[in-house]
Order: sequence, then C-alpha cells, then structure tokens
Amino acid sequence: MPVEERLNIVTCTAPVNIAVIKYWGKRDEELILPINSSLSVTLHQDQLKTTTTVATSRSFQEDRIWLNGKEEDITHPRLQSCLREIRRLARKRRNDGDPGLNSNSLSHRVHICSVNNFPTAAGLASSAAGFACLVYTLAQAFGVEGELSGIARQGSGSACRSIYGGFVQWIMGKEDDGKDSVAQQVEPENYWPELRILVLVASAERKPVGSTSGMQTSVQTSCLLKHRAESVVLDRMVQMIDAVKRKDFTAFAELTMKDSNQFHATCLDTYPPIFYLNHVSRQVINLVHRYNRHYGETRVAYTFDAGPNAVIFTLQQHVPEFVKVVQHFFPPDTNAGQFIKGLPVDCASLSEELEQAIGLEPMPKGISYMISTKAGPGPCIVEDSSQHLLGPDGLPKITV
Ligand code: 2P0
Repeated sequence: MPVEERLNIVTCTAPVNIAVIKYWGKRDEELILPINSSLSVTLHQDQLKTTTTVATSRSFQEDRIWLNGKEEDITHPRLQSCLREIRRLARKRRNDGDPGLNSNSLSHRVHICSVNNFPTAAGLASSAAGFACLVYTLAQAFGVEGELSGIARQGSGSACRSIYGGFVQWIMGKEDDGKDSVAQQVEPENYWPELRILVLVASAERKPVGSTSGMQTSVQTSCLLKHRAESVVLDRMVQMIDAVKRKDFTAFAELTMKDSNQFHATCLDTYPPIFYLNHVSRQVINLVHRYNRHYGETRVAYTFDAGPNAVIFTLQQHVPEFVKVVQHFFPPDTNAGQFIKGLPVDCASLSEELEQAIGLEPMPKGISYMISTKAGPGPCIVEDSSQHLLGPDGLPKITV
C-alpha cells in the first residue's frame, strides 16, 4: 500500500494574542502555573497566524518536528509535555470505549510541521500561536475533544489564551496540579467590532532576555512583582472584564496602558534589571499621551510585551488620523516595502495644530512597518488538503 493511503493528516491554524493584563511570573515552572491571572485579545488570523500540519503513520520511525522549515529537537520538555498529554487523553477516550476514535493512530509516531506567517524575531508572541496550534492540531489528529487550554499552557503560558478567539482570560487557578489553571472566553471576536489593533514593529532584533528566564528572575528578585500579583491584578481583572463587557474604550485603554507600564516597571525592579522598551517604544508612549491630551479624551492606548514593539488599540473612527500621526513622527524608510500591512487604512490629513500639540522630534525609520488588524477567532481546521505542510511521504514540502 502506498504511504499516502496510510497517512492520517490534518492541518490547522491558530492566532497570536496580546495581553492587556499581563502574565509575568510562575508559581510552578514545570506545569507553567502563573502567579496572577491575565487577559488578552486574540488577533485576527488574516494578518497573524501559525499553521501546523500533523501526520501520523505506521511507517514513521520516530516523532519529528520542523519549525519554519528547519528540523528541531522533538525532545524539548515542553513539546514532550503537550504530546504526552494529548496521547494520554486519546488513550483515556479509547479506554472509555469511544467509538469515534481512530485508535490505530495511538501507537503511531507523529510528524509535525509548523510555519508562522510573520517573522519569529519580530517579538510577536510566536510561542503562544505556535503551542496553541500544535495542541489543537494534535487533538484533531488523535481525536481528542474538550478542554485544550490546560495542555497548551504546558507548552507556553500565554498559549492557553490563543485557544480561544475574542477576549480571553487565563484564570490562574488554585490547585497544585494545575487542573483549574485554564483559559476562558470573556466575549467572542465580533463582540466589539469597532475595536482596531495596530502592531508597530519597532525592531526586528531578537529580544535580549527571553520571557521564561526573565520572569524567573523577576519572581526571585522583584518585590513590585509580588505586590502586583497579590494586590493589583485581582481588581484589574474585574475592571477589565467589566470594561470589555460595557465596550467602555476609555476604561479599557487606561487599564491597558497602566498594566503595560506596571509590567515594565517590574522588569526594571528585577535585579539585574531587564529592559524591553527602547527609545522608539518611549517615543510611542509619549506620542499616545500627547495625542490623547490634545483631544481631552483617551482615543488610543499602547501595550508592550517582552520587546520594543508597540501594540496600539483604538476605535475604527480614529485609525486614519492616528496612522497619519505615526507616519509623520516615524517617517518610513522609502526604500523599504509597504509601511501599512493588513487591513486597509483610509487616508487622512494631519492638522498643523495637532502636529504642534504633539511637538515631538520625528524619528526617521524608528518603525519599520505596521500591521493593521482587529480581534479574531480561535484555532481553525484547514479543509483544503493542498494546504498541508507535509507531503504524501510525511516530510515537509518546503525546507530551508
Ligand atoms: C503575556 N508575556 O501575558 C506576557 C506579557 C510577555 C509579556 O506571556 O515561559 O512566552 O512560555 O510561559 O508565555 C510571554 O511569556 O512564557 C508572555 P512561558 P511566555 O502575554
């Protein structure tokens, strides 16, 4: 029998998410249990996504994985946690006598191939989309249903929030075994259609300190982080969920900015300190506050993760003018490609009054490009079999 007839193959996509109440710090490194709850917005997969193909076959000798065209080490402990948990659930289903389960594949080895449609080095939370996609696709391949965020969490903490679309909270949980540390959808992706998101890519450099080791040092040394986890985040989660449910942009925006600032303050309070923001990030922060002050209302918000890129939240009606402002104060490199990627942005003019009110010195090429997007859905199955990343021989169609 040719190999392709014995190949069980499935392809799925999963989104990036951006936290507005940040996760930073673990109480259990192995299970990836956080010291505080967090909340994020899932970004639309039309702009940013991971695609993963999983194939199982009796003919495969060993589990293998290729990331962005390059074979990687499958023995990575976090990868192994996800594979082990999915296989455990599949076995449980078989033992419970589920007739719908393709139990053959249980003893088969897997080949996994995954690509991002955005640069990994741009610091756009590729591990969140990556592990969410891995777990979701493995679940399809092994016929596992039900709660998957607790498994994605064991790949990368923030990945549990990419299992759902829209507005998502990761409840920290209380149990030592992590069973109650799962993500839940707060509202779906179409709940607040006017909300727009702009990713301002400030630098394509890799971040100096990775999140995993950075948060470890913060937990060990920062008393501000301890205070944040014990006394700040609980109230903020309640307020943020309330702001989302009421579509109160002012409340949403102010909490988002304050939480980003406190996260970066805990990084500075870490010893030795961690700096994720750079001069471009600080210019974006100033620009947003001056823009809001000019209008006497909060029209735009920023948030920054473990890198210098800004993620901007605003309402649809303010996008054209704010984009114009960004282009004015960060004049693009005219030799580089398109400056605005993603959802189309209408043209707008910049008044002299607004330009003067902001009054910053322009920073040429400070931002290399921006991605215009909105909230989007959770992981999806790709039905078109021509999209599989693995060929009929179970090997990647494209390698680098
Ligand atoms: C977040 N970040 O809530 C925060 C804000 C970065 C800043 O989650 O060790 O890659 O894999 O659990 O999930 C980045 O941390 O860390 C992160 P691990 P992860 O999105």
